[in-house]
Amino acid sequence: MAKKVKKIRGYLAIDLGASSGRGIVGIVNKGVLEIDEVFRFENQIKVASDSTFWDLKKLEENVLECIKKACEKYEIESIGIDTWGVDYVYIGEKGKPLANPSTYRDPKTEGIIEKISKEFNLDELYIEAGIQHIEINTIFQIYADKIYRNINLSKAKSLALMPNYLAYFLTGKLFSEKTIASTTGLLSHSTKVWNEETCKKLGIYYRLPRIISPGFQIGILKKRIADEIGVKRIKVIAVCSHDTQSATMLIPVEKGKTAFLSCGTWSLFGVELDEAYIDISRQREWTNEQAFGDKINYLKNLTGLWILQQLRKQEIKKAGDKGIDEYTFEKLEKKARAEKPFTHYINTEDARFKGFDDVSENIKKYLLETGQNPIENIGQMVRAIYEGLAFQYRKALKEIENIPIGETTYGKCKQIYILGGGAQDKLLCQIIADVCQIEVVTGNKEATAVGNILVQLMSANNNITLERAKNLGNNMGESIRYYPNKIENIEQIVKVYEEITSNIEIEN
Ligand code: LFR
Repeated sequence: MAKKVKKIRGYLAIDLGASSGRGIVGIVNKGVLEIDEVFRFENQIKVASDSTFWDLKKLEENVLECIKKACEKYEIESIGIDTWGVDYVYIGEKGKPLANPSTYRDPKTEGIIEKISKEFNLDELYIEAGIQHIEINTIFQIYADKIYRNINLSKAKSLALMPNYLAYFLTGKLFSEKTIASTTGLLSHSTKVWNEETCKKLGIYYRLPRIISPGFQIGILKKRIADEIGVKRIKVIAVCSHDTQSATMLIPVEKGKTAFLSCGTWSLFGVELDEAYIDISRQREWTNEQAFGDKINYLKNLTGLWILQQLRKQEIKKAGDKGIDEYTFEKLEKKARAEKPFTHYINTEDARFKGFDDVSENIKKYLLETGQNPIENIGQMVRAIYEGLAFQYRKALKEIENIPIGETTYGKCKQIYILGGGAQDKLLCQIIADVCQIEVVTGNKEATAVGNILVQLMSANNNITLERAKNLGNNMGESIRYYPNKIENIEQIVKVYEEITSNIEIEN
């Protein structure tokens, strides 16, 4: 009889992004963390005539597939789930979802902040939650559900944030993990409890699920599910279930001050603070998100590589069959590298770049409206996007350095630490170093999944401190340093960018 080979012990991170999801197993081998992607699947926003939604059934199936695939190869110790922020599932009678959840790019929230301001005091909302007011926030989405949608909210018995919903689907236990809960705009940044008054006013008459912290054991796989996919009843652990906070678990413990950039579909640029900073933050559009431990990630939520991803997708569609080969990210980077720097300026925060509209057409229109030369090729377009993003990071960096802390200011940062997929884009990293005139250091490109695994590791091993966990995550691959090129007239270039981009009213 063949001898049964003992499987290696691993921790499964299920990391869902807005364009794909993955099952990644983390294994500690001789004191080194290794990861193995066992399953990857597409996850796209579904666009209907006047709404957008996530296909919940498909997500559930793919989550099960991740577990199945992971268990075929490894002895899985625990499972952790993280997703993008703000989206949620209404839970109805018998604990079942009321409908497919709508998405943060849904048109229902267009102009919603203006509308809600007639009923709610926006300053008070900010003081309580400390969360930057952007239309995607759960609080604004719920308000839009209340005033526009024909979903019968009176049937809702609870509300599950996306990663917490998936853990509930697996275990039958519903909680709200604090990092994802803070993206709602309904959690008090100081007491870390739901703002009940605002919830009531929004029409949430049921109790929102209890807040828990990363590291908490949510439950074990339901027997029915474990039997169906042929695995044991594995533990499900709450990780930083907001993907951004899973990624920022890897911000190194450095001596100097480090600004981080979590760079993927979105750009999250900020610093770690010990407590929320409220004062002038609302006017300047900063957010205080709950991070691991007692930390606050003071950050700006910026439109990130979404613009480039959309451009690429649209150009592939236009080019037909040959498009896939022609518009790889590598080739686009190469084309941009071949172009002269600082010839076209776009404000990547303009609302026209946040949706599904034709990016190339929108860039052309933007240049025309701001009296700039037309763009001649895709390389120039990609360069304009990279530089536009870098100008936003520079602005954010300067604001951080000047925030008043006690008697003084936060002070000069030593470096920008880039986490996530964007860290692989060498031209982007160099442009950021040049525009911000600061050293850029690349961190783990799989930071989100790794951060997810680290919380599971710490939860299973009391002797693994946060510092040791961070080191494990940061020693997995090479880290590249980009030093800023000396650009004599950088201040002048920034001035031109500011003048051009302030000459146009941001489309909202
Ligand atoms: C990044 C992210 C951002 C959040 C955005 C929408 O993936 O989680 O932090 O603002 O997605 O949820």
